[in-house]
Amino acid sequence: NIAMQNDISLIGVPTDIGAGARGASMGPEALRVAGLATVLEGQGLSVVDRGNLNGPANPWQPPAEGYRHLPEVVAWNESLHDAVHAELALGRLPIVLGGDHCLGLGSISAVARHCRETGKKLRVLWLDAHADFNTAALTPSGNIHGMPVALLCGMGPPELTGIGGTTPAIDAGAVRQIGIRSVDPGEKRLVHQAGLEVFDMRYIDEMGMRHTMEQALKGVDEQTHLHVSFDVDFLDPEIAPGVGTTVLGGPTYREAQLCMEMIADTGRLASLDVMELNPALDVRNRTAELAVDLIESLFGKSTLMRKK
Ligand code: HAR
Ligand code: MN
Ligand code: MN
Ligand code: MN
Repeated sequence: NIAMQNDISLIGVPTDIGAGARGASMGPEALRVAGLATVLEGQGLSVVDRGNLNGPANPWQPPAEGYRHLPEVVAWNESLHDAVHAELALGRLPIVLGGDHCLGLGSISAVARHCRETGKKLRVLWLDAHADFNTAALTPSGNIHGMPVALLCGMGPPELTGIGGTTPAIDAGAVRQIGIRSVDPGEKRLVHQAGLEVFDMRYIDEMGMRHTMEQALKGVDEQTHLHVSFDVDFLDPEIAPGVGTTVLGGPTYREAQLCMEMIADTGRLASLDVMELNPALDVRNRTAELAVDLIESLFGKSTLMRKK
């Protein structure tokens, strides 16, 4: 991991503005309580906690023209975009402590802008039970945490798709989705149409996590900025109950560890989101502790020294 940035910035984003259940707003503090900074420091990294961003409260409204809380989602994501971009410009590695997954828009649009400015090649690994590829016309809920990938690919209202100044913020070809097992009917057609590369649970069942990660990381090289957007509901709910939208049949503890370890092996991880952790639904902070354990592997912890 010689290439990996050693200076980490934690950015808390305490909101559940895009979610269908309240509580992800407490995610940042639960990750801190689970010892995230200490664990990263134990990996030899230098960690600065920037504290929490501020933004509008959750008014808990029904959808308006297909979106719940659109102006509030815009405010939080603009603020997160600026915060993530500032850390990258300082040469630091931002870890976004969510918050619900609508924040993937602010975070990844900033990473994409940084890549354009520095000539880096972007690769996004989207670890999730859900494709998050809905639009206002397709969404069954109006919850914007079901839309960030479509928004990043330019599908949605200009006040969201334009964050960062370039629409689309990213090319669908930069994304690899892993662990997917819940996609709405209209969303499914759009995923197919856009040509998103999806390694769903059936693929992982049939091919194994090792082969899956080899495929998802194919083409990652010295020029690549690797971003991981880790929706904690990626994990099987047996081990990770503390999320708002559990879906049966996710990766086991060992599969998730291997996924993180293989990402670490590339040495290219340059930014990270940890999203959808909901302490109100957790059991004694177990899911937060699991997320921290997996992040430790993502930053290079392995049981033994390994041959290249
Ligand atoms: N697909 C459903 C919807 O759009 C549920 C989305 C749930 N999303 C998350 N993030 N928890 O992945 O309403
Ligand atoms: Mn950089
Ligand atoms: Mn998600
Ligand atoms: Mn999800």
